Amino acid sequence: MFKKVLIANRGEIALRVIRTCREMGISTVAVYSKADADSLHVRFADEAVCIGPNSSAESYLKIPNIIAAAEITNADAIHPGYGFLSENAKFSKICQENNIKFIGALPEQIEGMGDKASAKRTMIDAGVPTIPGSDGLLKDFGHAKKTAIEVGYPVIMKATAGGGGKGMRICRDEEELEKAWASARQEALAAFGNDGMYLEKFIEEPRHIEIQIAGDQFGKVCHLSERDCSVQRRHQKLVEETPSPFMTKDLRKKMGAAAIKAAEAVKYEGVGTVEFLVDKHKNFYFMEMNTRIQVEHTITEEVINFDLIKEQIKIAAGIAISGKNYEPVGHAIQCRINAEDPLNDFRPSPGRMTEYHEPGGHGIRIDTHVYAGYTIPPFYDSMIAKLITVAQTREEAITKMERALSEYIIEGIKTTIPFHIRLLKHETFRKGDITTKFLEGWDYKTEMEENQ
Ligand code: MV4
Repeated sequence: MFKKVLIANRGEIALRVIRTCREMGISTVAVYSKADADSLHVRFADEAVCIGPNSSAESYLKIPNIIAAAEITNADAIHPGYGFLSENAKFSKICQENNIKFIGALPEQIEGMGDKASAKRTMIDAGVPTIPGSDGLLKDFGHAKKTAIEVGYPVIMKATAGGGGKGMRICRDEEELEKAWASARQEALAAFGNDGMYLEKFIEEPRHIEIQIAGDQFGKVCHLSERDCSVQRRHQKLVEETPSPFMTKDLRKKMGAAAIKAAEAVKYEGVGTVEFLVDKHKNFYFMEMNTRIQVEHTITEEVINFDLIKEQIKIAAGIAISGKNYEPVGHAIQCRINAEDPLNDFRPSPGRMTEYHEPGGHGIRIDTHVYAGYTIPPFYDSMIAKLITVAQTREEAITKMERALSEYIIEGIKTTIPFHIRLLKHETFRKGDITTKFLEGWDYKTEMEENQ
């Protein structure tokens, strides 16, 4: 087992990893930017190294500084958390070359899944269902036109280097397709330095359902059931739950088997997530594979009674997994508490939290790095806490969440708490009838203003 792990991240996920390391008897090294000198992850770790100034590019993304911090502290592994360098193939490779175990995917796995068109090709070859569309990248506009006629409008054009909606266009006719061919490629080139595009049939009002998987160094892969992440705004997840209200035992078995096939196809080592789009007929299609621990791993932990960070560390250390698949027990929901103003287009609201009081009691979990008097710096992600409830049924988990949100006191900054309170009252959410289109069509602003 590792003796010392360096955590190449900040905020709640850095704390989350430090806590599991402590339970496993592993020493920890925190790295931090100048803006994070007073952060809890710095105080909770056994050692801490300042790796640069405020900007992420000069600190949490600065590979030489992080490797240097690992060398001087003698860390034998690096946990990248999520975001930052967690899906950076170059970083995974440099760790390997420096004899530091990267607690995450191998460079070739990150690379293979990072290019969406080639990931899709891998899945087609492995027999995982994918959305009908172009065979690989579009060669020219004629190719796009021909493919769109074959699969039928509406279609969606996607950047192969994309994800998160950048360089993505829905086209309902040939005129829109022609515009997309120019604008999406330009956007992708500016954002990723890669203008490779592919085309798919557009699935109307899908659900985003993802399967958590784990694979060990001996080729064994299992699934740890699903998470429904359909409540999103501009590709930012706001609420996640498990099990999915749309799931059946039969569908879970099929999607679980497909996710395992996907992971086996790339000899996946570590914990990962296979994302699917699911249409109203319960057809499911591979969308992307995430080769990192995700923000929403918490809800899975609550329904399968499993520490996923511990599992990641064990797999990286060469310990075999049991290989058994897991069914969820009970129901867990997570609301992301962001320092954002929901009445002002979710604009970031950094600053000092003058009052802070957390909810508590049965079935409540809060993963956060903030405390009363803490100042949220403006340089990083605006998520400041994850509020998770777990209960026997979906109704009880929702009721508990409403109770917890009403107890949560944060003053000095704006947060997404009032938004969540309104959302949980919404009939469509209560019915579990959520698709990725839901938030687009809901005038939450007016409803929130009326209730102030
Ligand atoms: C789609 C789709 C409908 N049909 N592909 C959005 C981000 C990127 N990862 C893929 N996305 C989508 N791909 C086809 N063929 C709809 C979306 C989509 C979406 C997917 C998951 C969660 C939220 C979403 C919001 C808008 C669009």
